[in-house]
Amino acid sequence: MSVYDEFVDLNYKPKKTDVIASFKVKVPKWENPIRAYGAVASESSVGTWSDTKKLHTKHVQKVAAKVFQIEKNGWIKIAYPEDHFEEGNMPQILASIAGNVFGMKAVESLRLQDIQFTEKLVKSFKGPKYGIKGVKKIFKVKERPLLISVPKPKVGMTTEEHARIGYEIWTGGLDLLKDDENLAGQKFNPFNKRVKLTFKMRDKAEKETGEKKSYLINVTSNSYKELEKRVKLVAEHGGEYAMIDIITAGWLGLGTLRDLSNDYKVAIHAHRAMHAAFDRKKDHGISMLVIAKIARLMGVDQLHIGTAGLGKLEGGKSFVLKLKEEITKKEFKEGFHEHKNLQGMYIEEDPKMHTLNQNWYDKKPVLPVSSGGLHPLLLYPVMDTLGTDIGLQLGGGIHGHPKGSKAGAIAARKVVDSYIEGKTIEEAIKESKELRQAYEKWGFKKIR
Ligand code: CAP
Ligand code: MG
Repeated sequence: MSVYDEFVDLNYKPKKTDVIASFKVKVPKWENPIRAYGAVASESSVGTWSDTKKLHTKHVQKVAAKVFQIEKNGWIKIAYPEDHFEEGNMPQILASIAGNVFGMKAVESLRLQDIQFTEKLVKSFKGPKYGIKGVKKIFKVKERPLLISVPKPKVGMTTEEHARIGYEIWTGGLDLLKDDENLAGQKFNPFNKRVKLTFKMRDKAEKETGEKKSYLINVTSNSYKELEKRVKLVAEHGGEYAMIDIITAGWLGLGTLRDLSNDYKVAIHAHRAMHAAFDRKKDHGISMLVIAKIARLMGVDQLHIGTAGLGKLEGGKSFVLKLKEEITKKEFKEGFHEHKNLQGMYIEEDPKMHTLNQNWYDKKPVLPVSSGGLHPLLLYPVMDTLGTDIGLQLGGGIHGHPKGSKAGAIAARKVVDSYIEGKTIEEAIKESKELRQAYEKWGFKKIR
């Protein structure tokens, strides 16, 4: 019996004060599965490869994890006493559950599919300041999706060109201009200059259209001092949002921005660039569901979730729908869920995806944003799939329009308005020259 085996107890009944993690473990041929599963629980909580003097003391055991369920194909569930974690400290929570374990030789591959947070931990995070209702109130938009566009080419254009494109898409009918994930404060488009010029164009576009317009300016930077400087500048120019690359900026970056959003009253748009480095391969890494839950807990207002298979990036329909459900779900089926050997637990899993139910308590819903290889003629199927309480983000699908950015924006807005009015896409194409031009260029072709 190895010291890792002690971390497996199939008679253990998780408490409501346990955090539950769902893992898929591929065990190397030379390894005993129980030892491998125990290694995941041990090395992600209190243990190591050798027994140690204090391991069996009561207070250490009180915060030790336990494998309490083993299913087929290497799926396991681990219970972590919530006191193992520091409340409100996501970097620490992940350093336990999603830290060294991925590199252990005792597992050939390891997938963290889901984490179910306890009530105390959920309430220890701020959650979204605005949420879906709050951001839609900025635009006084009720039922249609928010329309967003990111200038393309991604970076390299001058600040003047960037701001001009903003003016064109705003006057073409879109709500939000967005920086690309890799535009920050490069020499050719310095942040301070971009914020000034682009908000000037925003004000001009608002006057001309009579519609509220805003800007997802990317404040991702290398230090909290620089982050605060940029957020302050946004607020001084009347900006309503700050965009951040939550993976490359990291959890301390997101946590700092969430604090700043209270001080400077900006909503947070979360870009997830780099997520596919660890969520794409289904047998190793961390699922986007875990990232989405963390983003909601830590308080983003808008989050990219994919196109449900309709765009250029991977992310199948059922999982994108799961992401959407998880970040927007309000109510929770109160009461306990009988579950095999987990009587009286809040755990209710989706057997196909091995995901866990999550009670969000007081956390506001987050606006799902669909983006990546979308053009106007793909928006009907996206809205059919994801509904209209979403953001729709198009880059190439606007700026690749044969008649330019403003025409692309007009085409996209026509599609969304027609959808809400209950018209067919064919009727919409007939009614709009710009949409017909988009149709002639792209048809209904999906982009890969
Ligand atoms: C889309 C995009 C977005 C991706 C992000 C890009 O541009 O600006 O960053 O959609 O992926 O750089 O690819 P296009 P996700 O509209 O020109 O494709 O939304 O899946 O996080
Ligand atoms: Mg981008």
